[in-house]
Amino acid sequence: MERTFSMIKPDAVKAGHVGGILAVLEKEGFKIRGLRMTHLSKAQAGAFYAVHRERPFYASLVTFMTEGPVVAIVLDRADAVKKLREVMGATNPANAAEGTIRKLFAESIERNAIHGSDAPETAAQEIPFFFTGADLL
Ligand code: 3AN
Repeated sequence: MERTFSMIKPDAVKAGHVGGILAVLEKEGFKIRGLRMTHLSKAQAGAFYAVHRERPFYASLVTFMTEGPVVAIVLDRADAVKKLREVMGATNPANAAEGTIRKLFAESIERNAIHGSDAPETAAQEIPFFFTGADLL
């Protein structure tokens, strides 16, 4: 069993896709171990995406990620990190495969519905950003 971190972004929460996205994740065999809705501050979103701070889209990304609530999710599954990236689909929904979450629910390369950790080490850093031990199974 491997653990990863996911987040339903403000575009998908606003559009009413929380249930649809959770249903895809459960159908793909992920076990939900932590679930929390929160509204990120600019400081929190900026820190979460600090790895992108030199990228031209950073300021816009921080604004987008703070425009409404997000849903933070901790997921367990065999090969969870790689499998979640597959189920999410390509960063740009125009390139996302049929049946992927981004193909089904994303609006654009920035407003792309879902985040997923890119490595187990990243997940281990991202989970404590949203959850303390008592909130997790
Ligand atoms: P992924 O979410 O597929 O891991 P990253 O880590 O390259 O992609 O990008 C993080 C987030 O930054 C994306 N989910 C998206 O919201 C935003 N983003 C990435 N590339 C662009 C871009 N070229 N223009 C605008 N926003 C982008």
